[in-house]
Amino acid sequence: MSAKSEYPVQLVQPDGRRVLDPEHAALVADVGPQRLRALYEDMVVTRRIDTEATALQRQGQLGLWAPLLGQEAAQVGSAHALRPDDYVFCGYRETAVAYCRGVPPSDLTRLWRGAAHHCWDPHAVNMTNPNIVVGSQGLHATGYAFAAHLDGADIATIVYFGDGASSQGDLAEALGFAASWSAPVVFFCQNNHWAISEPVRVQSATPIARRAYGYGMPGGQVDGNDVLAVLAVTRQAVARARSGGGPSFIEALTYRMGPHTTADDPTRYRSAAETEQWARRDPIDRIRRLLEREGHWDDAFESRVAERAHAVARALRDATVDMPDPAPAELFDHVYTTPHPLITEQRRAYAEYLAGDPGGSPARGEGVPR
Ligand SMILES: Cc1ncc(C[n+]2csc(CCOP(=O)(O)OP(=O)(O)O)c2C)c(N)n1
Ligand SMILES: [Mg+2]
Repeated sequence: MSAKSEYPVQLVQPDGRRVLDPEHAALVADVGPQRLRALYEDMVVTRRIDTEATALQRQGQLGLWAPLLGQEAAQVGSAHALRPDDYVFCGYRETAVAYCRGVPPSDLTRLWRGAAHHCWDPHAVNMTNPNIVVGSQGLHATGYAFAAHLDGADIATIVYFGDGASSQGDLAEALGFAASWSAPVVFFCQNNHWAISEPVRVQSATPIARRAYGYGMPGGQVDGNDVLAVLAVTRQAVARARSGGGPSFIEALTYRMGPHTTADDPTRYRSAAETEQWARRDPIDRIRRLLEREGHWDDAFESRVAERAHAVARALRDATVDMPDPAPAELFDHVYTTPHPLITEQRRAYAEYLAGDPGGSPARGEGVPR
């Protein structure tokens, strides 16, 4: 993304036509029909994963789910710009990134079912687990990137966060530190236009990406529903990080088509007209139209992708409903790496409570007529 870019970078229009932008098109010149189809497939599969998980929550199999519906291009496009040895720090909505990193579908729901504190093994895929503390991951990513830089590793670190998170102090600190110390980190803001019920206009009086200049790093907007454009600008930022050029900031303009989480009712704070307007810019429709226009679409491909999506959804569903309940005391197992007196005491007190001798507080069943 060039420093002078005034408009969101776009390479494919909603109708599937290419945009004339030689500078950014050059960054994806190697992306032929096969790779375009792979991007399409990952977007369809991750939408299916999202639909399945949402249904599982509605059926009482998950406590909560944070849908990514509408944000497939922002996540899949950026994830395709990464190498396995790069490192990803995320929030709670980056399921499509996790899928592209190689997280098995059977690992995607564990935390949301309350079966563990985590979903997947972060070291196996170089991606952190879902993180609910909005914005905190900016600091974690910057620290990791700086450490990798000191180690002489030629990797990039990318951190995903939302428009709402951009108002958090943690993000401001991370941006300042990363720019001053030239940490090789890509700040990837998915501006999905809402932070629960707060519209983006109350987060920032200017485009969020403009803040990058104040910190001293390049930044710009990209059409976050254009998977090719997202891939292009993320490749550029990742290459910059790897080659010692320091941090960059990408603001991907997208839209959260569903609720904030399954506990939210978006009809209470936003209009149907707004949602319909964004539905016309659906990221999956766009790449399908591109493939059709350029003669790379056929029914056999469509059925193959549908079968794959169905198989992944089935694996996710089966693993979720078969997940064993954890023993209650496991709650304390991974709070600290080494034993901690406070946790040890809490574990003992809880075990005593479960055994029916709560030491002063009402026991289960106490006071109930026998
Ligand atoms: C530090 C902190 N403050 C507040 C919350 C409550 N909270 C959860 S999600 C959210 C909105 C975040 O919006 P955004 O960053 O735009 O991400 P999105 O949910 O749109 O992906 C808030 C305020 C929290 N989890 N953590
Ligand atoms: Mg948001």
